[in-house]
Amino acid sequence: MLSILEFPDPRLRTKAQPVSVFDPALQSLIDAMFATMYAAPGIGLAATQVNVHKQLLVADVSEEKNQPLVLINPKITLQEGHQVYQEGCLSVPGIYADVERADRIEVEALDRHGQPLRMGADGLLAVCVQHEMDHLLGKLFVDYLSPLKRDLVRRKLEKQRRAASVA
Ligand code: QAP
Ligand code: CO
Repeated sequence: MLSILEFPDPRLRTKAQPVSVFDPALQSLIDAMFATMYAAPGIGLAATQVNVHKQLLVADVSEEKNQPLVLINPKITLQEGHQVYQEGCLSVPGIYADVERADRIEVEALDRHGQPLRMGADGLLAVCVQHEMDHLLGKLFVDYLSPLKRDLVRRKLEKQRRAASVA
């Protein structure tokens, strides 16, 4: 299992670099990211969150957890409409807030072997891909909240961590 950076860790603000080498080390990283995400349990994880600053994300929004998706060097080529979804994040544990994003997107990316892929997504998958792509830019869902709410989130997490460390 990989350890997950938590807000407000400054390393979560790092901009990820494109992936150019599709070697066995990359395959192991992808497998470890899936294991970490499924164990959490979560539906999406960006490499930034495990302190690897490469443009790589994994996701699986299916009920049965049998639709793993890997996107490498992803680019959004189309965005339509708006939806509001109550988001959470493995890097901001226990905090949930409404965020408005595009309702439908199209994405170009590479798969785990470096082969180009194009996909369309709507609903939860569209939210998930946009949320994870934000991580690759150093952006978190709490950045969409007011500075006051973001500070409340920071203090709540500090309090949670203090409580956990004396337990
Ligand atoms: C991002 O989030 C996302 O606070 C992925 O205590 C969120 O997997 C995509 C999680 C909403 C689409 C919609 C969060 C687990 C998992 C927590 C996650 C927690 C335990 C979040
Ligand atoms: Co997240």
